Amino acid sequence: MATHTAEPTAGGAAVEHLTLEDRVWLLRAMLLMRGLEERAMTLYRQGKVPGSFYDGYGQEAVSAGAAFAMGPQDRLCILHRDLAAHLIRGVTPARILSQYMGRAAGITRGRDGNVHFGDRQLGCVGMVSMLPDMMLVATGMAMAFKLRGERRCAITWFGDGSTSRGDFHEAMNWAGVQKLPVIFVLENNQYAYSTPVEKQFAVDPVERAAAYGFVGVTVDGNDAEAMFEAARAARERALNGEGPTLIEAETMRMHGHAAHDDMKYVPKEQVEEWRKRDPIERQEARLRDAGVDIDALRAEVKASIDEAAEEALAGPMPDPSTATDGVFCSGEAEPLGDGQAPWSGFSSGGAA
Ligand SMILES: Cc1ncc(C[n+]2csc(CCOP(=O)(O)OP(=O)(O)O)c2C)c(N)n1
Repeated sequence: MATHTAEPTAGGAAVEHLTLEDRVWLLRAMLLMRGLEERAMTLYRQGKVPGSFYDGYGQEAVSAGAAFAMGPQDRLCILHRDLAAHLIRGVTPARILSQYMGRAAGITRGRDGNVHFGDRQLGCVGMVSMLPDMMLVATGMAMAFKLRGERRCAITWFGDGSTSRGDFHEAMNWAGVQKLPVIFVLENNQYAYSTPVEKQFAVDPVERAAAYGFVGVTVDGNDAEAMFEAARAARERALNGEGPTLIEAETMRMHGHAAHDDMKYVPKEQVEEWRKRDPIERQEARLRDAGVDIDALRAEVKASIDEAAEEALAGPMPDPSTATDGVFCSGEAEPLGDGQAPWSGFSSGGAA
């Protein structure tokens, strides 16, 4: 039940479980996430992305590292700051940009908000916007896995603001009582819209895991390999019947709440301080030391985003006559898929 802080990785624990190819995949996923969101922001300013636009600039390691530790049969409830998780499961950049622009080739085929999506064939559950209801969805799935005796787990991400909601406590309690195979990733990015953490909670929220009877760990959320290692260990506990884990990922929301927010309420020095801990620069430095050609990787990622943008922009809007298709289930539900993750295969890849 101990609450402890994960050791920093710097060449340590995470590397034990990651090949060089895996470590490059972590960087690729983060570069893709940042590049796609930057492109989406440009498209938003050009009026091509309806609604507002939410991104996870500076937080890429949280979703990349944790999602990378999951196996094909695991289920992911992914939030709007966690695009790298979708990419790691195999959602293509063209489908993501099509989604943002409400096009027919988007994941929801033009339905719902631009960041509300999930491809169940890839193990990504459709995003529920009411925060943090996906904690309950993940807990429910984990309950089903336990009842069916299946060796798999569910994971979900949510922000610091979510911890003040009743749903957070309900999910934590039930997961603890039932010792469910579920991983809760608390993305502590210092602000919930304009509310800073000191006005959000009176205790470090990771302490709450012990109060509900399970392990809580605090991790440097700007370190993809540390995130991976914390999620890998949490998954191992989950599959061994040792119950849930709360991972508090310390990070910073480097952009406004969404495209419409200039975040005047955040002190500039705070942002500058966190800029020095950029997760992409950190992973690049490690891999450069390991002999990886970072420029070539960046060029590969940029080319794939350019191609995706071209494809998405050329794609049609949904046919209005299909607006009500897929809203209600008719007949047989599609079976859930196990993903076709493009990663080289974090070696346990669901087999553990
Ligand atoms: C129940 C509920 N109340 C309000 C909102 C509107 N809303 C969306 S994001 C957000 C801030 C969430 O802050 P936090 O949980 O810290 O996540 P962050 O945006 O910082 O990643 C709010 C208030 C919502 N989606 N659901």
